[in-house]
Amino acid sequence: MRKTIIVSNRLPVKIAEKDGEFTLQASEGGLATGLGSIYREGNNIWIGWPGQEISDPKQQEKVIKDLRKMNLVPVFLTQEEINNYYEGFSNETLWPVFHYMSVYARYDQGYWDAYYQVNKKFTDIILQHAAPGDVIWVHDYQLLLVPGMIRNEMPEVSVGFFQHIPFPSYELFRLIPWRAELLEGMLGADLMGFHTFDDTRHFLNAVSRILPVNTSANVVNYNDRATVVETFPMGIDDKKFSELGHSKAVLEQIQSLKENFREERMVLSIDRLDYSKGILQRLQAFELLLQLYPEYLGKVVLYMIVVPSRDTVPQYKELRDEIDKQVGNINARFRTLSWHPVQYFYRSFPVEVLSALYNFADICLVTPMRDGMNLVSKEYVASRNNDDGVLILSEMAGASKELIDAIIVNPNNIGAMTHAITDALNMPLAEQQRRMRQMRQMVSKFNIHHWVKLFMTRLQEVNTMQQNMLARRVSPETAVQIRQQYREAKRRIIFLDYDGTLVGFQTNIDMASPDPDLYQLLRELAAVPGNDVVMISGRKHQTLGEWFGHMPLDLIAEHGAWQKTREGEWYQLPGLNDHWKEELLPILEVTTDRTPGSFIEEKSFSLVWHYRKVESGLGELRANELMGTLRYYTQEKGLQVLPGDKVIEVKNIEINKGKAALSWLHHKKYDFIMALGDDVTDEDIFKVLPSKAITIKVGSQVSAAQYYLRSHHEVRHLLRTLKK
Ligand code: GDG
Repeated sequence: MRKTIIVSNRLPVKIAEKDGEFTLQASEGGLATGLGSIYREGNNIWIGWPGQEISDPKQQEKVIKDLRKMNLVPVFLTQEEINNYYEGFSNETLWPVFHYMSVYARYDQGYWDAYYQVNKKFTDIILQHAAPGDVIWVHDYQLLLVPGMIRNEMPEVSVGFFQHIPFPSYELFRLIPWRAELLEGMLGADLMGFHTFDDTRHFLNAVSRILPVNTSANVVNYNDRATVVETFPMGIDDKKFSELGHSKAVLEQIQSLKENFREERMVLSIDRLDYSKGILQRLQAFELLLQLYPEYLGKVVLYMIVVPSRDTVPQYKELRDEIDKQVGNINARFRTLSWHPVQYFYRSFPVEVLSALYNFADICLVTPMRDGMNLVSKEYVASRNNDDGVLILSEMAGASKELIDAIIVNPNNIGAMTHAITDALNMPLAEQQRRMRQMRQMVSKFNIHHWVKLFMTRLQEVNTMQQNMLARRVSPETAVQIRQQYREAKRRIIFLDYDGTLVGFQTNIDMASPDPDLYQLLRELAAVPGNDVVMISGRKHQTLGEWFGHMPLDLIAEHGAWQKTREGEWYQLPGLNDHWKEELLPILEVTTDRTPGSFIEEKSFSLVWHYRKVESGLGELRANELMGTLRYYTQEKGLQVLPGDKVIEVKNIEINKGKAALSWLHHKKYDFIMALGDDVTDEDIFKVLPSKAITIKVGSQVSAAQYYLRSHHEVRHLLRTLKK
């Protein structure tokens, strides 16, 4: 039976050691709750590190058995692997770069080697459990190479990937020495998910600049596979937080908070110890509040929980010391006998305590410098059953894209954060409720279950799309059928586009001249009795003539403006004019003068602006501008503007490869018609040919053609084997 495998660095389990014995307990994070509906079902499993070094094989065996009962499968890691793969590459290289703190990043070959090797270890265990047809959902930045590694071993399996932390701008990401390998690993996934559209945008930008990929909208084509990249803002288990507020344990906690904070209003702050969380800046803003607004002395408390994390790493230890210092300073400066302005806890609490604090706090202050999403902000909202309370939220947290009714602040602007706190303290109840209701609706609708469902449904859709594409690929069976039709036919015509179809894409357009192998292939094909081979290209007729004029081929150049039968001379399509070129040439020249690397190609009845050598991004921007301008000029002139692969071509509307191909079919009656092409202009041929014709698109899969082939190498192979 088809199963789903969840993979993450950590298993959703707490493991405790007592007298050399390990005991297990399910841990209830938001992700574990959301994915619970999946991994606990049937023969589905969750694969990950149990969170503790267990080296004794006997104990490993016992843990494997115990975990198995919970549908969990462990990946055991040695202390050295944890140091180098997890603490090292994941947390000292990827984490700082992905959170825009690249000065903290260490680029260490040993870390990378360990990261690669542990990703391989995860993959090996996944492969022991996976079967073709299964769905594998990999989570987060510790396992970026896993999708690619799975794909290499099991090409047909369905792989989804979700990244929980931000994906940085290309300018940051490019700093990583192993950037290409990381992206290649990620592109092994069929569906790639991020929390925000900005992360998605940054990822698409990075792949298109670093790897030789084709991207169209949110689909990346690499090594003949498509990866769909989408935004899935993660939600929480809102009901759990809403209901916790009514539980006896939490009501008791709330009561005790009420008794302890009779006069004071509470500003709540909860984070893991991390430099990305903006804890020091938050303390500064609170200190400024007490300094600028003495009326709040004795009236407001900052209740700050920092959950211990990574405090053996020097930067985290320094941060912890600095927090201790700042908290000490503020308290020493402002405290009274009965009032402590900052109540600081460096430890974690049971969720009931958290829930009571969410219920009790007047304000929740969530001001990370960067955060993939931030679940604390959503948990606060979900806990506010009375619709009151104010959320102050950093614009650098992914959650700020959804919780737009929070008071949104820039965490670098200390003054603005202080003002936000005073605004929150003075916000009328009606305004609090208006904002909170909007946010509660959002948190409730886009909850964790919605997120899981959305991702899984989309993954399924992507797989269906890929299977449809696969079905259109010229398979060995299809090739046999084509060969059979070819052999049974008496009169055959084969239309061949040139660039991208018979030869690869070249940065220098003059370098794509035919090679001896191609000449040989075309000569043999054309020599078969009953065969008409038609080269149909956008190239200048002079160029096609120079390359193929001496061959027994029919030639159609400049998209049909010039034509030549194998024995005949070149002739021009009648009734065409080129007066418009005088007017349009200056427009193209202005764009070319502003765009280093671009150039104009002039043909008899068309003008082409090439930008294949232009800086990535700038070329597309100018192409868009140019398209807009040209559309305006060409509307009345009977011209057509055609965007192609790094080109824009303006030509007479009457010229098109489809019409040219049709005119060839009038000469004779053919019982075998085949057309192969790779770009937009070839679509005109595919559309007009009779339905019995065999039409094959090269490179991309989106086309009116019946079939597709991956590259010009496959085209040559198919043509070579036709006669066999
Ligand atoms: C990543 C991304 C993204 C905190 N203190 C205690 C405690 N918590 C719980 C909270 C919340 C969770 O921890 C923290 O969630 P965050 O979203 O803030 O961050 P991370 O889990 O570090 O990590 C982040 C997230 O993935 C999801 O995609 O939002 O941006 O960095 O649920 O309630 N829980 C308990 N005691 C505590 O003292 N029981």
